[in-house]
Amino acid sequence: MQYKAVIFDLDGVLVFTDKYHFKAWKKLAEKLSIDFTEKDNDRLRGVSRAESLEIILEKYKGKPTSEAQKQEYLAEKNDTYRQFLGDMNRNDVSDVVRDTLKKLRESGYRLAIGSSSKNTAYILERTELTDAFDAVADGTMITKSKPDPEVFLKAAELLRETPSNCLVVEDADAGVTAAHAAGMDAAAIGAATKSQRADYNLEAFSDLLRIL
Ligand code: B16
Ligand code: MG
Repeated sequence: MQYKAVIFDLDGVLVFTDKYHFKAWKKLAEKLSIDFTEKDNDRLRGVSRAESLEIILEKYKGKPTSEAQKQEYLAEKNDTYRQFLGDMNRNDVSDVVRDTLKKLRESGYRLAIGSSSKNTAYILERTELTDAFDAVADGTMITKSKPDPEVFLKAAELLRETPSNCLVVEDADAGVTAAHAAGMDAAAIGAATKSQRADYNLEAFSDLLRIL
Protein backbone atom coordinates (compact mmCIF):
# COMPACT_ATOMS: atom_id res chain seq x y z
CA MET A 1 0.00 0.00 0.00
CA GLN A 2 1.41 3.39 -1.02
CA TYR A 3 -0.39 5.11 1.89
CA LYS A 4 -1.17 3.91 5.39
CA ALA A 5 -3.40 6.74 6.55
CA VAL A 6 -5.88 9.21 5.13
CA ILE A 7 -6.40 12.68 6.61
CA PHE A 8 -9.69 14.33 5.76
CA ASP A 9 -10.50 17.98 5.76
CA LEU A 10 -13.98 18.46 7.24
CA ASP A 11 -15.84 21.45 5.77
CA GLY A 12 -16.32 20.95 2.03
CA VAL A 13 -15.16 17.32 2.08
CA LEU A 14 -17.22 15.35 4.62
CA VAL A 15 -19.89 17.94 5.42
CA PHE A 16 -21.10 21.07 3.65
CA THR A 17 -20.92 23.60 6.43
CA ASP A 18 -19.50 26.15 3.95
CA LYS A 19 -23.08 27.31 3.25
CA TYR A 20 -23.53 28.04 6.98
CA HIS A 21 -20.20 29.89 7.15
CA PHE A 22 -21.41 31.98 4.21
CA LYS A 23 -24.78 32.83 5.79
CA ALA A 24 -23.16 33.71 9.13
CA TRP A 25 -20.46 35.93 7.55
CA LYS A 26 -23.07 37.50 5.26
CA LYS A 27 -25.17 38.53 8.28
CA LEU A 28 -22.16 40.25 9.85
CA ALA A 29 -21.11 41.82 6.54
CA GLU A 30 -24.58 43.28 5.99
CA LYS A 31 -24.51 44.84 9.45
CA LEU A 32 -21.23 46.53 8.50
CA SER A 33 -22.50 47.47 4.99
CA ILE A 34 -19.81 45.29 3.42
CA ASP A 35 -20.54 43.68 0.07
CA PHE A 36 -19.89 39.95 0.53
CA THR A 37 -20.45 37.49 -2.30
CA GLU A 38 -20.18 33.70 -2.76
CA LYS A 39 -16.97 34.41 -4.69
CA ASP A 40 -15.54 36.20 -1.64
CA ASN A 41 -16.61 33.18 0.43
CA ASP A 42 -14.42 30.92 -1.72
CA ARG A 43 -11.37 32.77 -0.40
CA LEU A 44 -12.32 31.68 3.12
CA ARG A 45 -12.15 27.94 2.46
CA GLY A 46 -9.83 26.24 4.95
CA VAL A 47 -8.77 29.64 6.34
CA SER A 48 -9.13 30.29 10.11
CA ARG A 49 -12.00 32.33 11.54
CA ALA A 50 -9.76 35.28 12.49
CA GLU A 51 -8.07 35.37 9.06
CA SER A 52 -11.48 35.12 7.39
CA LEU A 53 -12.59 38.26 9.25
CA GLU A 54 -9.49 40.11 8.03
CA ILE A 55 -10.38 39.17 4.43
CA ILE A 56 -13.96 40.40 4.90
CA LEU A 57 -12.79 43.66 6.47
CA GLU A 58 -10.67 44.40 3.36
CA LYS A 59 -13.87 45.85 1.88
CA TYR A 60 -14.91 47.75 5.01
CA LYS A 61 -15.16 51.49 4.42
CA GLY A 62 -15.46 52.60 8.06
CA LYS A 63 -12.82 53.53 10.62
CA PRO A 64 -10.05 50.98 11.46
CA THR A 65 -11.47 48.17 13.61
CA SER A 66 -10.02 47.73 17.10
CA GLU A 67 -8.87 44.33 18.36
CA ALA A 68 -11.69 44.25 20.92
CA GLN A 69 -14.25 44.99 18.22
CA LYS A 70 -12.81 42.21 16.04
CA GLN A 71 -13.19 39.75 18.91
CA GLU A 72 -16.85 40.79 19.21
CA TYR A 73 -17.43 40.26 15.51
CA LEU A 74 -15.77 36.83 15.67
CA ALA A 75 -17.96 35.80 18.60
CA GLU A 76 -21.06 37.11 16.86
CA LYS A 77 -20.29 35.22 13.66
CA ASN A 78 -19.57 32.02 15.56
CA ASP A 79 -22.86 32.30 17.51
CA THR A 80 -24.81 32.58 14.25
CA TYR A 81 -22.81 29.72 12.72
CA ARG A 82 -23.36 27.43 15.72
CA GLN A 83 -27.10 27.98 15.51
CA PHE A 84 -26.98 26.43 12.03
CA LEU A 85 -24.73 23.59 13.28
CA GLY A 86 -27.28 22.84 16.00
CA ASP A 87 -29.76 21.80 13.31
CA MET A 88 -27.35 19.28 11.74
CA ASN A 89 -27.82 15.56 12.19
CA ARG A 90 -26.51 12.26 10.74
CA ASN A 91 -28.40 12.90 7.49
CA ASP A 92 -25.96 15.76 6.78
CA VAL A 93 -23.35 13.12 5.92
CA SER A 94 -24.09 11.20 2.73
CA ASP A 95 -24.32 7.42 2.63
CA VAL A 96 -21.46 7.46 0.09
CA VAL A 97 -19.18 9.26 2.56
CA ARG A 98 -20.09 6.94 5.46
CA ASP A 99 -19.73 3.83 3.32
CA THR A 100 -16.38 4.94 1.82
CA LEU A 101 -14.93 5.68 5.28
CA LYS A 102 -16.06 2.26 6.50
CA LYS A 103 -14.53 0.45 3.51
CA LEU A 104 -11.21 2.30 3.87
CA ARG A 105 -10.99 1.30 7.50
CA GLU A 106 -11.86 -2.30 6.66
CA SER A 107 -8.99 -2.22 4.12
CA GLY A 108 -6.59 -1.30 6.93
CA TYR A 109 -6.20 2.47 6.49
CA ARG A 110 -6.10 4.66 9.57
CA LEU A 111 -8.31 7.71 9.29
CA ALA A 112 -7.96 11.19 10.76
CA ILE A 113 -9.51 14.64 10.53
CA GLY A 114 -7.33 17.67 9.72
CA SER A 115 -9.59 20.71 9.94
CA SER A 116 -9.00 24.40 10.66
CA SER A 117 -12.35 24.54 12.44
CA LYS A 118 -12.59 25.04 16.19
CA ASN A 119 -16.11 23.61 15.91
CA THR A 120 -14.87 20.24 14.61
CA ALA A 121 -15.81 18.18 17.70
CA TYR A 122 -19.31 19.65 17.70
CA ILE A 123 -19.83 18.95 13.97
CA LEU A 124 -18.59 15.36 14.32
CA GLU A 125 -20.86 14.86 17.30
CA ARG A 126 -23.95 16.33 15.57
CA THR A 127 -23.41 14.17 12.48
CA GLU A 128 -22.45 11.02 14.47
CA LEU A 129 -19.09 10.79 12.71
CA THR A 130 -16.78 10.86 15.74
CA ASP A 131 -16.27 7.09 15.87
CA ALA A 132 -15.33 6.90 12.18
CA PHE A 133 -11.86 8.35 12.93
CA ASP A 134 -8.73 7.21 14.75
CA ALA A 135 -7.57 10.78 15.42
CA VAL A 136 -8.85 14.34 15.17
CA ALA A 137 -6.57 17.37 14.62
CA ASP A 138 -8.46 20.66 14.52
CA GLY A 139 -8.35 24.43 14.93
CA THR A 140 -8.21 24.16 18.74
CA MET A 141 -4.79 22.43 18.54
CA ILE A 142 -2.87 24.68 16.18
CA THR A 143 -1.42 28.19 16.07
CA LYS A 144 -1.10 28.50 12.29
CA SER A 145 -3.90 27.59 9.94
CA LYS A 146 -3.74 26.25 6.35
CA PRO A 147 -1.77 26.84 4.09
CA ASP A 148 0.61 26.15 6.99
CA PRO A 149 1.10 22.36 7.38
CA GLU A 150 0.62 22.36 11.18
CA VAL A 151 -2.84 20.74 11.32
CA PHE A 152 -1.85 17.87 9.01
CA LEU A 153 1.43 17.28 10.85
CA LYS A 154 -0.57 17.20 14.08
CA ALA A 155 -2.93 14.60 12.58
CA ALA A 156 0.04 12.44 11.51
CA GLU A 157 1.56 12.79 14.98
CA LEU A 158 -1.72 11.71 16.65
CA LEU A 159 -1.85 8.71 14.30
CA ARG A 160 1.88 8.06 14.95
CA GLU A 161 2.34 7.92 11.19
CA THR A 162 5.12 9.27 8.96
CA PRO A 163 3.83 12.22 6.85
CA SER A 164 4.82 10.60 3.55
CA ASN A 165 2.52 7.66 4.38
CA CYS A 166 -0.48 9.99 4.64
CA LEU A 167 -2.85 11.11 1.89
CA VAL A 168 -4.81 14.34 2.50
CA VAL A 169 -8.29 14.88 1.05
CA GLU A 170 -9.07 18.60 0.58
CA ASP A 171 -11.57 21.00 -1.02
CA ALA A 172 -9.40 24.12 -0.58
CA ASP A 173 -6.28 25.27 -2.42
CA ALA A 174 -4.92 26.41 0.95
CA GLY A 175 -5.33 22.82 2.15
CA VAL A 176 -3.57 21.32 -0.88
CA THR A 177 -0.63 23.70 -0.26
CA ALA A 178 -0.64 22.70 3.43
CA ALA A 179 -0.60 18.98 2.57
CA HIS A 180 2.38 19.40 0.22
CA ALA A 181 4.20 21.53 2.80
CA ALA A 182 3.67 18.67 5.27
CA GLY A 183 5.29 16.23 2.81
CA MET A 184 1.97 14.54 2.05
CA ASP A 185 0.17 13.84 -1.21
CA ALA A 186 -3.19 15.52 -1.72
CA ALA A 187 -6.44 14.44 -3.35
CA ALA A 188 -8.63 17.37 -4.35
CA ILE A 189 -12.42 17.35 -4.36
CA GLY A 190 -14.89 20.12 -5.20
CA ALA A 191 -13.44 23.64 -5.44
CA ALA A 192 -9.79 22.51 -5.19
CA THR A 193 -10.04 20.42 -8.38
CA LYS A 194 -10.15 23.62 -10.48
CA SER A 195 -6.52 24.58 -9.88
CA GLN A 196 -5.24 21.08 -10.80
CA ARG A 197 -2.55 21.41 -8.12
CA ALA A 198 -3.31 18.22 -6.23
CA ASP A 199 -1.85 14.77 -6.92
CA TYR A 200 -5.33 13.37 -7.60
CA ASN A 201 -8.61 14.96 -8.59
CA LEU A 202 -11.75 13.27 -7.27
CA GLU A 203 -15.01 13.62 -9.15
CA ALA A 204 -16.83 11.79 -6.38
CA PHE A 205 -15.87 10.94 -2.80
CA SER A 206 -16.07 7.23 -3.60
CA ASP A 207 -13.24 7.68 -6.17
CA LEU A 208 -10.96 7.32 -3.13
CA LEU A 209 -11.64 3.60 -3.27
CA ARG A 210 -9.97 3.52 -6.69
CA ILE A 211 -6.86 5.41 -5.56
CA LEU A 212 -6.40 3.54 -2.29
P1 B16 B 1 -14.39 27.78 12.67
P2 B16 B 1 -11.96 23.05 7.14
C1 B16 B 1 -12.52 25.56 7.86
O1 B16 B 1 -12.82 24.19 7.91
C2 B16 B 1 -13.47 26.27 6.93
O2 B16 B 1 -13.28 25.84 5.59
C3 B16 B 1 -13.24 27.76 6.99
O3 B16 B 1 -14.15 28.44 6.14
C4 B16 B 1 -13.39 28.22 8.44
O4 B16 B 1 -13.13 29.62 8.54
C5 B16 B 1 -12.43 27.44 9.31
O5 B16 B 1 -12.70 26.05 9.19
C6 B16 B 1 -12.56 27.82 10.78
O6 B16 B 1 -13.80 27.39 11.25
O7 B16 B 1 -14.89 29.18 12.61
O8 B16 B 1 -15.49 26.75 12.89
O9 B16 B 1 -13.27 27.60 13.68
O10 B16 B 1 -12.25 23.23 5.70
O11 B16 B 1 -10.49 23.25 7.52
O12 B16 B 1 -12.54 21.79 7.72
MG1 MG C 1 -12.45 22.52 3.67
